[in-house]
Amino acid sequence: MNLMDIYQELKDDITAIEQELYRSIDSNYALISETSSHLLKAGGKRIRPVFVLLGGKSGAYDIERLKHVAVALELIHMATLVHDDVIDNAETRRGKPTVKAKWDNRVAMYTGDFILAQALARVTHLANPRVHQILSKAMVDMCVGEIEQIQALYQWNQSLKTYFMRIKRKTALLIAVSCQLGGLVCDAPERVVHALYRYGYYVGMAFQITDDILDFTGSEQQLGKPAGSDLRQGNITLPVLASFKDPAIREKIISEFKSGTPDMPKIINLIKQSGGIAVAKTIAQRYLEKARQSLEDLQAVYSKKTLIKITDFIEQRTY
Ligand code: 2DE
Ligand code: MG
Ligand code: MG
Ligand code: MG
Ligand code: MG
Repeated sequence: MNLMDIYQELKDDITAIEQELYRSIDSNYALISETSSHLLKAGGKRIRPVFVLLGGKSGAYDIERLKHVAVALELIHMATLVHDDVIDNAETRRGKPTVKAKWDNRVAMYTGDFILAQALARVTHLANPRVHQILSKAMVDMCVGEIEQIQALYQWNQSLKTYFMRIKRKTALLIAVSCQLGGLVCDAPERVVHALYRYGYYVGMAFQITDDILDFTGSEQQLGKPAGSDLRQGNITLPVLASFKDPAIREKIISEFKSGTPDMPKIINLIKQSGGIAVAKTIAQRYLEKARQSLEDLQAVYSKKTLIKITDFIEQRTY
């Protein structure tokens, strides 16, 4: 199964959204046009717009409304990434220099703000106040999640629950909301909108767990950054927490960090040996199974088939 097949089905609408994205961040000011289109031009999966459109297929599909939601969600996602790269001091994203690397932190902060403001301008096209409530709540929760993530850095004793809460806020919520709003703006029945939210939440959890696994198993070329970057920066993810089940491995990893010069290749090997990656994969699969179950009583067969294909893609994804 290939993600391209899914995009093929939605091709015309995805192309229209892509154009709208560029239009949204266009500005009379050359510098802001350049900085805010920089990440857009670097590519990306546009998975949130895809989820919005598929959510819409469960109701009375209306691209005129869906495109505003899809553009807003992709812009919100982009704004968070531009800010995130400042916080994480990241040099590259999607294989290109980050905004903060190409320009500087100040330019990146305002670029993120500008992109977020354009996202908000987009949602003004939608009259339903629930859309605004859902979106702003998601953004508030994401901010809370990122602050909590700072507090959890290098906290070797944190629980799995802390981790799951964090990835819910940082990734799963926005994906859940993408599916939910697609259904909502196309007047899908409440029960279906709820099912879409559940689906998106579970898929989002699996998506982030897979991302966290890839940070250890991917090559520098695939990742666009060195393997083990999350942990090197103190972000303790599921493969690490799972490896801690073995107290000897836990001790070795912590003492590498206490030395002040952690040997990342060695740590990555320890995590692989411990079976921590395998445990994380199993948990991701469980979330994907729940995602599939959430769709069980969804009427619109068209989007159901495609949404299930996406769960298969996440299960196998290598990028
Ligand atoms: C990526 O996480 C970041 C996700 C959420 C960022 C949220 C912010 C607060 P990673 P990668 C910045 C909300 C901001 C708004 C609403 C503008 O783990 O590996 O750092 O892709 O991901 O860097
Ligand atoms: Mg980051
Ligand atoms: Mg981050
Ligand atoms: Mg990551
Ligand atoms: Mg990522």
